[in-house]
This record gives sequence, structure tokens and C-alpha cells, in this order.
Amino acid sequence: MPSHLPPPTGAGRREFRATLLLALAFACVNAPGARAGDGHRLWLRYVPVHGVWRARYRRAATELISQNGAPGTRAAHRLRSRAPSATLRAAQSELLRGLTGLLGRPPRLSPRVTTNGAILIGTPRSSALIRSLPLDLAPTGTQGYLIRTLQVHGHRTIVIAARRDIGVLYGAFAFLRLIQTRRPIEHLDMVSRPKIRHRVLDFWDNLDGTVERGYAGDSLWKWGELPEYLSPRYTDFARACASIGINGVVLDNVNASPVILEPLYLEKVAALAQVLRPYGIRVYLSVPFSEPIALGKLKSADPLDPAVQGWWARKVSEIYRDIPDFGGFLMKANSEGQPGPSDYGRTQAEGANLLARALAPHHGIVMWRTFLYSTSPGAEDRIRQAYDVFKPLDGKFQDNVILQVKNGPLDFQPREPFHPLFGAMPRTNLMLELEITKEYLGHQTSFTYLGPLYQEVLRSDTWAAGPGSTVARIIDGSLYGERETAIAGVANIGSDRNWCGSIFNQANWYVFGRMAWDPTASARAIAQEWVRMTFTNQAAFVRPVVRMMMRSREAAVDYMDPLGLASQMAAGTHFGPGPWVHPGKGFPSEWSSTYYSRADAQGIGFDRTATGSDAVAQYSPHVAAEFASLAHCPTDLLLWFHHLPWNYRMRSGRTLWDSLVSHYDRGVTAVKRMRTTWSRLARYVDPQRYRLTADFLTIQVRDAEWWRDASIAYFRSISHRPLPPGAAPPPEPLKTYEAFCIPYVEGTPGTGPACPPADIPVPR
Ligand code: BDP
Repeated sequence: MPSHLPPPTGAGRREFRATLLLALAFACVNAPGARAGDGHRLWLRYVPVHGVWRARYRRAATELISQNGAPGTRAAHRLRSRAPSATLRAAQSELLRGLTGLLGRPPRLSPRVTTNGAILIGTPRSSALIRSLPLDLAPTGTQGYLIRTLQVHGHRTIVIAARRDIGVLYGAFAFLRLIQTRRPIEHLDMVSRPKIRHRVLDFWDNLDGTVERGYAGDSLWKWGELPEYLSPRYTDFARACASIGINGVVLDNVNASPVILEPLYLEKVAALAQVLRPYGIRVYLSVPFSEPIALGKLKSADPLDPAVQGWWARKVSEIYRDIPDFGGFLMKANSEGQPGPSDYGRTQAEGANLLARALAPHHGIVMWRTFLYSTSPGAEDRIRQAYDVFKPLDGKFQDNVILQVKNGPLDFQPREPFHPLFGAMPRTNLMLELEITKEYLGHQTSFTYLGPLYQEVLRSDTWAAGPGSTVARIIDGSLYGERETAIAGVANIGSDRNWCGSIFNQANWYVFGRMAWDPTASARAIAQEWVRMTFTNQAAFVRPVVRMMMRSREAAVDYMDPLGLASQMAAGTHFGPGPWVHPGKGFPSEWSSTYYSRADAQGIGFDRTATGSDAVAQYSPHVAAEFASLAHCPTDLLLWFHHLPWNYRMRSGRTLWDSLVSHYDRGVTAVKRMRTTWSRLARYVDPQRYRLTADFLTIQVRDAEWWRDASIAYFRSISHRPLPPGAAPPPEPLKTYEAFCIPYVEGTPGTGPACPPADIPVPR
């Protein structure tokens, strides 16, 4: 990335004075009373520390040295005359903002270490003083940082150093996090570097401002205002991303509009890139494969056609002229109606390599999605298709192609086994795609922390190269030694004041970033960190809330898709139950719930063993044997792999039917408990954030009961079995649930009402 070189030199004192004023301004903003509890400040609230901690932190952080080094040396003089890069300025300003808020006063800005309790930041290039210290920065790599307490000129100093400016910014956030979470900072010795190179948020934002599967308002990007007006929200967004190490943003929907590559829009993209650049964030674009036809007026988009190749090469050069650090393209091809190389009888590799060759001279990458299935009548088990198409292409992709693989073989369901492509393509770069927006998990109102889901997939052992071949080790490149490593999350960020539609949805953005940095990190530890930063460090709050978070995803699985069921949601909106959704005219079986549950009078579940679709054979033999065996298949994936009779005896001794019902009940009970727990915590939270969460939990209790009642009513009509003792019968007949439909749901733009207007009673 080009560093933004220096505004005017000799800023010296003038700059200090300006920064001091800035610090005072932050102090005012951070004054009690000015703090609205609307969630806008995310986990970067920097509220004052009180008690003994404050005194300790104040002692350890009294002055900030951010620009250069030991005055008097020639090198220092040379360097001092150079103003810091935009990235270093961002690091300094974040430390000022953070320390001022947390400690109630700004640190003194100084050109050199004059006292115990100094904080010195920079790189060997930016600071002669850092260069003079005995620091081994090699372990920090190109993006990491080191934080160490050292004696500098006889004074105890906290050094935040890195080889590149971006590492210093990451280090500044990490240092603030220590204070935000009340860690001692007297004797620091930390080194951290990201395990994955590209840590990317995918926005499914349309250019008309709507967001596909977005539940937090409209798009964050105001295309009509760009490039002239750069909303301050862009900078706050970039700060939040940098605080957790996210370094890439795909700006537009995977169902892409060709308009995005028009010069008019590229100018807007360049303006956004400029705002994001100091925070280490590169922009990427989703583009349709047929772009040369739509924009270039060519007759074809055939990847082997020299005219098409030339068109892409020229277009890519044009992009790099204005955006020299452009990241590259994200491509959804031959999927759900999108054009792609198979339209020309070419392979996915030939398609991906077309773009890769155009991007390679500029060091750009292609993130080529493997989410691909055909909905032709009689198509085999949908979940087999991506593997069948891509596995034979292993080793056929250019080095700058990364295949972007969803966590599971279906589609971001509440629970899926890991995708069998992980471990199956040792000669191809593979990245993981997670969904942060809760498309299949209750949208913005459900309290569902996704850390456990991400952790589950990252820790899944593919056995591809023997035990310990986890998904994390495949995507971080440590198993097969890929050079290009990446991870993407479909963003849940929009124009809502609180960014994510609810306060607790912010935790999903946060955990994505933290796990992208370190895919072996623990979901629980990250939840703790987030709660402390977002709310309070009081144990009486942190403990129960972290427990709620850690239980919340399983609760949703229990009341939506227990025991390995999948895709039982309402069609189209994916909100609320729809286990009765059958294939129909214009509605392929691969989108229907009954296709996945396979529920019939005898039993329920999808046989994916050798007697069924044999999808299980796509896993390595050890894993396949485990999934295929009734004795060893994890209970929570049972119906994903097996079709079993309703009276099948579970390991618990219960019948399958009884167990299914009890999972639905368990899910409802868990959500009710969450609501009760939260109701006892009002005194720890400002009224606004308390209320929003409390009311959303009430909505979620209603939705969980709706799911439970509707699902039990439907499956009982198929199994014809009595409810187990103690289970309450659904209050309404099945037909009421089937008829009920929410006509409009946020996040499904471009479609009409999901159901025709009708006078249907609301189920109780
Ligand atoms: C599905 C979404 C759809 C996306 C698609 C994708 O329902 O809106 O376009 O994934 O990932 O889950 O391409």
C-alpha cells in the first residue's frame, strides 16, 4: 500500500498544539452525560476508568511520543522533519482519544521520553528512538506489532512498535484494549501478528442503497453523495475495522451490478478507498462475469476469447490508475442465475484465471466463490455439487486466485458440518466465507452470538493430512503452505445508528475480526473482551452476559433446526418457520424445506450415506466413517446424514421423535432464560441499550415459540405420534401456522410481498 507521504514539514510545535486541542475536544465528547447509549460507539466507547485502576493506568500512561526519536541525532533530525503517515496519525489520534476518555485526561505529547510512564509508538522508519532500541521486530511480520515495557533514557516506557505503520495502528488498538478490559500494563511483553493475510468484510449492498440480507437499515455507502461527500461514518467504520484487524472490504453485492465498473462509479469507489486506506483497508469489488458484454459491448464473455481478455486487462489497469492498492474481485459465477464460464463451456478455473491474469501485474487477487449449485429438476443432492465441480480442478488455479468456500456445504444454516472442500484441494488457495448478518438466524432481533458457530467450523478436523488438519490450519496456510490466505464475513453493517441493527449484533462483527486475526482464538474469551469493552467490566454483568452469549447460538439451533435439520425457514425471507415449504412451480426443490427434512410417515432426515446420496464420501475416510456411522455421528448432525425412523432410539434412550420435541422446547426455554437474565441486569446498562435488548428478547421469545409450535404441529402431522409427556400441544392447528406469512421482511429487496394479502389470524 502506498504510504501517504507527508503533509508540510516542520509542523513541530504547531502540530502538538493542534493535537492537544484535538485531545481536549475528545475529552469533552467523552464527558459523562454526553454519552448517548445508542450503541454508535461500538466497543470503542473509552468510558472513564475509576478507582485503583485509574491511578495505575495514569501512572503508566502519562506522555505520548509518537513522532520521532532522540533529539540531537542526525537521523532523528532527518526523521523528525518528516510528518508521520496518515496511518501513524490515526494511531496517535486513537491513543489520544482512547486515553483521554479512559483516564479522564489527555496524555502529554512530547517529542522525547522525559518521564516514567511514557508511551512510545512507531516503526524503525518513523522513529529514530525505536530504531535505537534492542527490539526484534521480525516476529511481527508485515502486519503485526510488539508492545513491550522498556527502560528508555532511564524512564519506564511502553513501546508500541511494528515494521509497518499499520502494525502500529493495530498495536495502538491492542494497547487500548488492555485498559478497556482492565489488564495490568506495567510489565508488557506481547507480540501479535495476524495468522491470515486478507481479512475481509463482504457487503451485499446494492447500488440503489438496499442491502441483500441486511437487517441494519440501508447501505452504509451513500453512492449518490460520493465522491464529493465523505460521511464521517466511513472513518468511524474504518476505525472499528482496524481495531479488530479487518483489512479488506468488498463494497457491493455478490449478485453484482455491471454499473460498478463504470467510470462514474469507479470514481466513487476511489473516494471510499482513500478514506479507508489509512486504516489499512483495501477495497474489492464484486463484478458480474458478463461485464465485458454489459459494459464493453462485446459479444461474449468467454474467458478464452482474446478480446475478452484484453477488455479485462484494460479495465483492471484503469481501476489501478485511481486505486493503486485495489484489492481485487469477488466473483459469484454460475450460481443462482448469475453468468459464468460454464455459459461458454469453460471451467470455473478458466473463468477465475481470466480475472487473475488481469489482476496479477497489479498484485490483486480473485476471490472466486464455490457457492454454486444447479436447480435443474432431478439435480442430485444439492450439497454435493460444489465439491463435484471444484475438486477435479485442484491445482488448476493461478496463484492469485483464492476459492471462497462457505463454512458448510449448504448455505449458512444454523448448523452444518464443515464444507468437504476444506482439505480436498491441497494445491489450491482456499478461504472461508462466514455469514455475519443473521440471514438464517432470526435477523436483527435475535440475540445470537456467532462466536461458537465460527469456532466450531474453524476447529473442525478435516483429517485431510491426518489428525489436526483443522479448517483453521487450512485457511491460515499452515497445513499446505498457501501464500494467499484469506477469510471473509458477509457484513451485518448498515446505516442504523448502532450499525448492526442491535447492540449484540455488534459482537458478531467483533468476533469475526478477532477470529480472522487468530482463527484459534476462543469464542468465549472474545465474548468476554467484547462485553467488557462494550458495557462494563463488572463481573456481576460480564459473567451472566457471556453465558447468555455462549448459549445463544445453540438455543437458536434448538428451536429452528435441531438434530442436524437444515433450511426449515420460510421461503424467500428466511425468517420464521416454514417446514412445510414444498417445491412448486418456479420454486425448485433445492429451495424447499421438505427436500431437506425428507420427513415422511416413517421417519425424518436426509440419507447422505452410501445408501442415499453418499455425500458423506466427499469427506476424508476418517471423517466419512464417523459421519456415516450411527454409533459415531455427532447427535447434532444426525439428521443431516441419516434418515431415521421416528421411533429410532437415540443415545439418550429417548425416541427420535421425543428428542426432537424436547429440542424445540429446550430452545424456547433457553431464550426465556436469556430474557430473565437480562431483566436482572438493568442497573449495569444505560436505559437505551438495556431497553433495546430487552424488547428484542421479548420478540425473540415470541419467535422461538412460533418456531417451536409451528415445527411441532407440522412434524406431528407427518409422524402421527403423540407428544411426549409434559410437552405442550401447539396452541393452533397446523393450517394457521402454514397460512401465516409476513409479507415484507427487511433484507429481501427487489421482491414483492412474500405472500398475497390475506386476512390470516396471527398465531398465538
Ligand atoms: C444465500 C442468500 C442469497 C445470496 C446467496 C449467496 O439467500 O441472498 O445471494 O446466499 O451467497 O444464502 O450468493
